[in-house]
Amino acid sequence: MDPIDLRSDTVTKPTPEMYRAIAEAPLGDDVYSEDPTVNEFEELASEMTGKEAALFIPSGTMGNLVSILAHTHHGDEILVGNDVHIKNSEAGNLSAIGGCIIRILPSNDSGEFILEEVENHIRGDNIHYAPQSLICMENTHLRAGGISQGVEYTRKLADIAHSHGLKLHIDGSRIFNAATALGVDVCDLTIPADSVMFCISKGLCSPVGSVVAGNGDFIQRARRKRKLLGGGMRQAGVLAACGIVSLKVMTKRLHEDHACARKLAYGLCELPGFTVNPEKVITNVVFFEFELDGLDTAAFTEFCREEGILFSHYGGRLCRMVTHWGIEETHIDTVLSIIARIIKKRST
Ligand code: TLP
Repeated sequence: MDPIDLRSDTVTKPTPEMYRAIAEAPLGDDVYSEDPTVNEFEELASEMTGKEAALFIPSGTMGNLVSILAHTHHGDEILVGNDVHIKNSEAGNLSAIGGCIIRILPSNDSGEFILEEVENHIRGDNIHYAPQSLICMENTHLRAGGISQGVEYTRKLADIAHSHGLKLHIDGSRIFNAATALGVDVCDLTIPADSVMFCISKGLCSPVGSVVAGNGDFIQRARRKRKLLGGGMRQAGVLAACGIVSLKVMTKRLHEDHACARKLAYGLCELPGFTVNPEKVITNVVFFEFELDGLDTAAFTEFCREEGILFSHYGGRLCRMVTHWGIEETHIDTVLSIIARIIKKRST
């Protein structure tokens, strides 16, 4: 049996339609803005997000960093949530490269800021304080369980930011999953913010790439910052061709991944040792805790890997499975039956 890889949706391979698009893509040098396929992809991305302009970026991490660099000055303070990717999993780049410090805003279990408290953290002009220039939110919020953040919430947060002269950036790595779960157009989620980064290399199945979108001035600054970081690409149309398929085709099927994740979560919570709340699984991410007498979480993860079921162990009891293109309902049945067998065999 081929392994069933649920470590992340980043493991997806290009679809057959993407391979065809790569072969046929007209190419040019994108550092001169002369790659027609990149230009078409960026135009499509800006239309879909309701922004003036968009920029193709090699990765989500670079997309967030480019956005931060384009919005802030060295020494600024950025307001973020506690458990967000920008703060936890981007190698400290916002301070190491961006020269920014962070202030952590209180959030609820869904990863949303407590809106009434946001203003208490916005400080006026005072020479003792680092200037504040940016609030970053994450949608979907990964560590909260892939939870989508709503349109009204985003609007309110943007209003608070703007009323104090701050900008709002969305780490929208999986924002198409959020839009699908909420049943809204992605632009309803992105228009209130000043910038958004989204990834095509996760559930949208492109091999490489992310996009940053915003107004024309912001994208011009972002283009310089991308070059500064070594992210200027040449005949990147081979990748953008996949991105066009991601946006036109793959955004339409994400509900299938969500259905599989929910089936998985309902199945896992029936098994001994699992703590998971299926009601909270609204996109493609399933976080769970595993604890069973005689079977420690690391050993359990390893036994599953040996049997061809791959998922991420975060340390302690916390684990994550992510569904994506190529994982179908029958795979979920296989995962559940193999795990049930392992538990029966290995627990005391
Ligand atoms: N997330 C990866 C890992 O880094 C955890 C994953 O497997 O989920 N924002 C969010 C919310 C992300 O989840 C990720 C990647 C990124 C940004 C960074 O994207 P890349 O990996 O393209 O740099």
